Amino acid sequence: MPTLTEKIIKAHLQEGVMDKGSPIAIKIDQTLTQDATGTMAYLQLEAMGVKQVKTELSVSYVDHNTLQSGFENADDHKYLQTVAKKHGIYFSRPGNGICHQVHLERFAAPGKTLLGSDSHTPTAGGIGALAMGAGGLDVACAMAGRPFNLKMPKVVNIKLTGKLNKGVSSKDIILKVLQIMSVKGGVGKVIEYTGEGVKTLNIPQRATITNMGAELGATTSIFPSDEITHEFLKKQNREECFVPLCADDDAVYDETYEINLDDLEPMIAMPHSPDAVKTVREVAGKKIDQVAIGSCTNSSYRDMMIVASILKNHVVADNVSLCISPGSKQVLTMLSENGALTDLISSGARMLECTCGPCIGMGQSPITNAWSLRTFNRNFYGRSGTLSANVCLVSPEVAAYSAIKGCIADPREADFDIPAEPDHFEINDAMIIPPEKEHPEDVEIVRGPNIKPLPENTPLADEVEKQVVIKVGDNITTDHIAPAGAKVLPFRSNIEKISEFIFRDVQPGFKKHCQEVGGGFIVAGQNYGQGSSREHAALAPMYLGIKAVIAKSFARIHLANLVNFGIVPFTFVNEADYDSIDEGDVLKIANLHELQPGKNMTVVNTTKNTTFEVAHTLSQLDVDILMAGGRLNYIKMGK
Ligand code: MIC
Ligand code: SF4
Repeated sequence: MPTLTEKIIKAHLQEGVMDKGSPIAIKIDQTLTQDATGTMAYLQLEAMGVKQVKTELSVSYVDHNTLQSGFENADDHKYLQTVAKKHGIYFSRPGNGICHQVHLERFAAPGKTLLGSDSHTPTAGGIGALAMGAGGLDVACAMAGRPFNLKMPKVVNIKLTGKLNKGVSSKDIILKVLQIMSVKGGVGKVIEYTGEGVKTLNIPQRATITNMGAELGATTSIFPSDEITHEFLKKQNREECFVPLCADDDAVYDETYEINLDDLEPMIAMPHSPDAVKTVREVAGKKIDQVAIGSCTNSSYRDMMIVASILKNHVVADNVSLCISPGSKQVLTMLSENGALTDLISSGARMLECTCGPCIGMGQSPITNAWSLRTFNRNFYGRSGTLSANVCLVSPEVAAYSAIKGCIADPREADFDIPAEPDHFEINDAMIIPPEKEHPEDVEIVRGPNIKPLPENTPLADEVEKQVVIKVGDNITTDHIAPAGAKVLPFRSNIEKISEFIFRDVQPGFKKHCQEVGGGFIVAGQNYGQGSSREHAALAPMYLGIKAVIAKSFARIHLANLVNFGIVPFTFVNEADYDSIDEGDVLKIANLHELQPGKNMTVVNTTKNTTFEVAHTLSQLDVDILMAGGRLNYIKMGK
């Protein structure tokens, strides 16, 4: 009676028992990194003294930080290329495509575990892999052959029935799931898709759903591996990777939801949260300024062909700027060979590189007060680079049809053909450089001046008495904590420099403030640290002297990153205590060396002369890591 998730975990279990919520450790078969988190991951791998990776496959992608407006990004790329060659890692060159799209096409396999230093690694769940996002340090540990530590997740079943109507797509399925479960509804859970409706979705459609499952806060999402998976792998010349996989018929789930695809209609996530979901019908007619199509959620061949079919013989409306980034060179080549690229270009679309691009604020920031429709997965405040912009998340169908209409429009009214499935995919791996097998010791790692050494932390003190340097509300994203975009990303390998941007749009001058008061505590509401896996949102605060975050609740990856860098993640036992704390209050936490799993601690608010209780979900391993001042220190101690 196991679920698919339980089957894959069981086959990879190295430590712990599979009781919901208990700490387990699983073997990782594959890893992936991208450039914006990869430089840190490889610096950490080097710091661990690892010569050759111990995984079955590790791939380093360059897709985020590709705008080379100075030497920094090019330096990072060169470092990544050389470090990969030396240590047994495949290197996907800049322009080859978005990590998740390329991984799905060329490497992901059913039944395998994949750990990626990017929160959308669950994209590979579309092919039946157990694929999870993590901080770079956890991925470095996996490359070093260490198992990945997590809590045994609960498993949620989303049963799909029926079949999508024309103009409705798998993006609408995941937007519907977000409407039902919210951005924190998936924390501690894996989302498994089952039911007859699954058979109506091809692999890219499934991958759109598992990709954006990240926005639920879920550990991952997964589809069964079936005949459709088999066909996809065959067309990618990778039939040998196929294994059929599914949950047992009588599998027991912790929660079950049912979505009838026949009844689904086009959906839209309104500013500024992926779960602020409405039907397109409710907001149709609203004038828009920009449409951006692409990202790891919606840049497959299938998506681009639908877009081309809607745009064919039309021109983008005068008031709209349309940009399109195909997800990979494979997709772009196929579009160019079958002529669909001409339809995109003729519509007036601005064609961009096969990279993340505007999704991570790398160009194409919209105009002031813009309404921007994007096929992406995140519309967090400020992420587009224009603070006043209203960014909405939609399917490729809604995006393309709205671009020609000039306003939010329902694609069920559009006249277009649904493109046929390709009979093969164009295979050309020339942009993926294999590692040096014969003489890796001869490969020289190139480090430009932007590659700075990792900052170090000291072991946890027994008593900490410091100020609350910032108090924030619910659903603070890592984009709030450590913003991205073209101006900041070049410093991902330079913590001193990137720390200047911490909480940039929430509390300007945060770095200076921390330096003046010698660091301190962060107080936060629900779901603190949702969104990306960027460990800079923990590493840079650690560098600025943050010792603990006290929140109502945490997002999974950020919680792990805090522990990895020696910042204690506490939760309020009584949420009302959150209200009694003000920014600037001095808090004292004593006896930190007595921290142990399941044991609450007392915090004294010396400014208000009050006390309150805090809890945590730390395992013994987490406690040991915190005591050492972070995971690297812990590993260096020979653990
Ligand atoms: C994102 O979508 O937020 C990112 C950029 O891909 C991040 C990783 C990063 O910050 O480098 C993610 O999703 O983990
Ligand atoms: Fe890149 Fe956007 Fe996907 Fe993150 S969500 S990996 S920035 S395309």
